[in-house]
Order: sequence, then C-alpha cells, then structure tokens
Amino acid sequence: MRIDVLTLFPQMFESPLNHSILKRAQDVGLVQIALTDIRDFAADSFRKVDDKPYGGGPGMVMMPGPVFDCFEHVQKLSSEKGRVILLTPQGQRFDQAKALELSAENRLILIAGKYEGFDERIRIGLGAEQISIGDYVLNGGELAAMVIIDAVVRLLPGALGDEDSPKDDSFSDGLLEYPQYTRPEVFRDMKVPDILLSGDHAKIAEWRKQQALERTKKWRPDLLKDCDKK
Ligand code: 6GU
Repeated sequence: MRIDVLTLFPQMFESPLNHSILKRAQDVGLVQIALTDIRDFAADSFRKVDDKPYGGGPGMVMMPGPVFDCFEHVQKLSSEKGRVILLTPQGQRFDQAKALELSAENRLILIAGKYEGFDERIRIGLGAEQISIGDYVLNGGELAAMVIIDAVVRLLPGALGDEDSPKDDSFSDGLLEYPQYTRPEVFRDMKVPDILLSGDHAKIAEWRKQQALERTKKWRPDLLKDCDKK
C-alpha cells in the first residue's frame, strides 16, 4: 500500500511514523508513506495558503490553488489513482469497518487542512470523500490522518507479529474485547479467573464470548444497537 499525506505540518508525522508497528511496516515494505508540504505549492513568496472567508466571519480558509497544485503533483508520484480523503469534522465518522475497507486499497491520498476549513471547491473539484475521527474539533487534520494511518496499517497482512491478532481486537466483531490476564496468577489479592488456567479451550472461548457480550452491554450498549441495524 502507498499512503500520501498532503499537509502544512509534515514534521508532526515524524515521531508517530517512526516508531513501533508503523515503522516496521515501512521498513519491511508493507506500506510506503510519503508526506508532501502543501505550502511548497503556494503561489507567492510569503507561501500563503489560506485567506479570509468570502461573506465575512472569523478565521481563515484553505485556498484551493495550493491544495490543487499539491494534489496534482502528488497524484503523479504513482500510477495508482488512489482513494482521495479529506480530513474534516464534517466527514463520515471513522470506525473499524472503515479502517478495514481502507486497508484493502492500493493507495490512499489523505489531505489534512488547518484553520477553519477548506474552500468548498477543494472537496468538489478533487472528488474527495470526507472522513472525521469523532464528534469533536481538532486544530487540524494531521492527528486524524495519523489515527487513520495507524488503524489501517495494523490491518495489513503481516503488519502485526501474530497474524491472528487483529481478528480478536475490540470492534472487529462489533463487540468490545474480552478481559485479558498475564502473569502473575495473583496480583494484590486479585486472581486470574480459574477458567483461563483450566486448559479447556472450548470453555475458554465460550467464556470470552460471554464476557465480550456482557461488557459491551454494560459499557457500550450503543454498539449492540448498531449490530441490530446491520
Ligand atoms: Cl478529520 N479534522 C479536524 N479538524 N477535527 C476533527 C476531525 C478531523 N475529526 C474529528 N475532529
């Protein structure tokens, strides 16, 4: 997979992309992630990329010119057309199903904006879909882009040490994950449930399913409602 990110703050990505699973996935060639600075495509010597909104109002809006020029440059970096995604709180809410869907693509082109938003002609002209990572406002799309990259890349076959592990994650079956324990067997008077020490794999699987269902009912009943709708 190739992921391109168009951003005004490419340096923000350095640390998250250079640690742990994301770093290894790039090192072994599962994913190639390229950052391009939108400001390099500004038309003037002040490197201006935003301007006041027509009609008045507070804040600044991303100008279409630099974003279009940057996008056209980036698109030519690979023969894959790519799925174009604008990061904005107005977007469709990102979830595990969307992460799985995006992990099947050959190329993603993520566009992160700062300031109060994008000139509407960016969305229309680029034919971009819009994604939000939740119902709150961030200062820009950068952190959202990193969240999406992290969630998508860990689903690429081979990204995790153990091929089975993403299947057991919370949300992958619409439920929260069952409780996990490791050594020691007793910690500050809290004991690991006997069933996990029993060696009876069928009983353990049944217990885990039950636990996952119970904690989803208790902590995230909204997820069960979503299940009914499906
Ligand atoms: Cl993608 N961008 C911004 N600025 N805020 C957000 C978001 C994105 N998703 C949730 N809040």
